[in-house]
Amino acid sequence: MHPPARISKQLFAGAFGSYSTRLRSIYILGPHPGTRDNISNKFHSSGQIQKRSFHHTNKLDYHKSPKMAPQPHIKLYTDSTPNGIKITTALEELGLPYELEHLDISTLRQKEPWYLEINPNGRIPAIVDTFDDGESIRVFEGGSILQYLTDRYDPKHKLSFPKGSREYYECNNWLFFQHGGIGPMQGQASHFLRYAPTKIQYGIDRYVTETKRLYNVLDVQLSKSKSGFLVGDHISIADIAALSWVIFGPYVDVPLDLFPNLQKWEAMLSARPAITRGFHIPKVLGIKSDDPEGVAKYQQRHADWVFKGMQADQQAFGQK
Ligand SMILES: N[C@@H](CCC(=O)N[C@@H](CS)C(=O)NCC(=O)O)C(=O)O
Repeated sequence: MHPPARISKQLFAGAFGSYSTRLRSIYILGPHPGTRDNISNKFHSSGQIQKRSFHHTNKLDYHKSPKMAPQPHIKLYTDSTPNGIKITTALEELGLPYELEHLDISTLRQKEPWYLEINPNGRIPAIVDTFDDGESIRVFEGGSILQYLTDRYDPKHKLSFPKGSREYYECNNWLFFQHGGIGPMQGQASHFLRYAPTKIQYGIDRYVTETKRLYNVLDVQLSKSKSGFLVGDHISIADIAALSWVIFGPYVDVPLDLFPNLQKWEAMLSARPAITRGFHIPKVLGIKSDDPEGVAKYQQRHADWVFKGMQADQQAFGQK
């Protein structure tokens, strides 16, 4: 296993070290030397949002020239899950520097009050950045994060399309399709197939079938695409959002060879170096390493916390 290209050796050792030490893993990734100190000094280790000074070198120029992006000071909270890798792959594709905190969801740290200040929904991913006014801004929900990153830091439209263009709205269509359809449905398929303590065939059939139906919608769209991407002539956040779930298709018993266009698209995107790096941050992704043991461990790790989390939710809300 090779470390993603831009993680320093020292940070890599931390990133893949055992979590049992209970050390909070904080890594900085990015192309700019010196970024690490600049960013980590601004954050309290509790993860609380603090006032951060404004580092924009030339705020006024940015507003004058839409081609000039502000300087990011992004801290990403994520784990190696479909929603989590959506943001690491996007950040890697955009080549943005970011500080990474591996929020291991199996520890349920995502439910702690400090993190609920960042994402009130208690889930990953979320980011904190410095906004134009010099104050921190939080962004949660994967789709909202992808839109924020491209709105602010993608002036050349590597992963987006000019605002107001046809492609811009078509990109939104597929982004929302993933967020309202594939994510929730495939998430439930994983739950009933992999995590539920009792086997409920109706739940399995309902959500696995729904996942297949949604993959077919993608497959039909791709069959009409000249570029091989979901929208327009290049990769976009629409592809990134869908890909993060589609690579988990086999995990819910949906083999990709049922959908030839989708399979081709998945192979093309997964071969991109930035995407490959993003897949394995913060942890090596068993599902992408053809590692059956890794996949079994993934299942076990998630089955345990999902059950604990459900019990806690039932106590809190079951009687309401
Ligand atoms: N709608 C949210 C869903 C986020 C989500 O469900 N994240 C999962 C990991 S894939 C999570 O944090 N689960 C932890 C929990 O449920 O406590 C998004 O798109 O960002």
